Amino acid sequence: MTQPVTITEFLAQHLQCEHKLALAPMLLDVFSACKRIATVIEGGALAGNMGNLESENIQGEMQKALDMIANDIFIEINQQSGYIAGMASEEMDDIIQVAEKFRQNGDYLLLFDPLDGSSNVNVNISVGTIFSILKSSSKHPALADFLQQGSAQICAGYALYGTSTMLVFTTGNGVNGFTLEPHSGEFYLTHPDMQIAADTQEFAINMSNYRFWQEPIQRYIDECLLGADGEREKDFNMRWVASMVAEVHRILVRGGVFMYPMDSKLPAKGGKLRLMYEANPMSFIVEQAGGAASTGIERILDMMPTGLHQRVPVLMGSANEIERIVAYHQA
Ligand code: P6P
Repeated sequence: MTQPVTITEFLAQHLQCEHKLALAPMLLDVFSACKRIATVIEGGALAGNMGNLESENIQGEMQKALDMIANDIFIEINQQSGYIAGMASEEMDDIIQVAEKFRQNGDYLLLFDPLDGSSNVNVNISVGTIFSILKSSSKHPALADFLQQGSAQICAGYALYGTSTMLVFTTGNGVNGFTLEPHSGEFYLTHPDMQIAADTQEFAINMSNYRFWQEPIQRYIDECLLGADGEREKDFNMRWVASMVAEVHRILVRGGVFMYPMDSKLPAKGGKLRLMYEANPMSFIVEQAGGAASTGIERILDMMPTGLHQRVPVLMGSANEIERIVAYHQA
């Protein structure tokens, strides 16, 4: 069996073709940070990091020790590449200025959710890290420099800390997945050119919010639940892991739709998931794999951001199903 391609070899080949070689050292730092986070997590309860802090993040969510450990790892490792002019994190209220000495090549902005789904850590369910890379128009970026449409992303990806640790990312030329070989610490290409099937019989949504949804979502889910006895004429399966990274990864591997729609509990917030470091990077990945990503009203990657921690409704996955759900919003 031929040795699979390492992530370093892949970057050298792949980015060469795209004239984006400058991304390689920065991405290798991102991947190192994810590997370090994976190491911290795999210790589980033995590592003594499972508790809650007294603090809340700007989202009003209790911060877990691991949220801040992952956050600090991401900042510490990634600021040193020399390519990053500024960062933004789900766990930090304001943008993160990178020290002058680390800005010699400062051309990019790195936005991230350091530990998505962290409430799952205590029950040993998969969690992940989501990252998004934008071009910076300044070596001293202000908040306005971060508020770019998702279609402006240079790169987006996630690490999935599951039964194995994986990295999946796109630089705008398809989606590829890499699996960590734990003994060598090397990531190997295991999921080349990931594609989302246009049709599916599987949906992911938190059903406990049914009574708070808008009519188009209730209509879509009602039809899925009627299955072969209703107008869809086929049965559906449901999944809900409460970890967006795990849901999106499953959809990349076997199709499906993931939905966190607007609900009447959230109107002031605008939704549950954050645009800049959850919805945008995942939408870039999903579209690059042939899927679709919408709020129900507009394409997520077309949205003009109004705030660093802005929340949006999220519908993403198999293109034909997203098309149907969007059509229900227009009916
Ligand atoms: P709920 C995790 O907190 C997260 O941001 C996503 O990863 C996940 O899909 C969603 O929230 C889960 O939300 O309301 O089901 O706990």
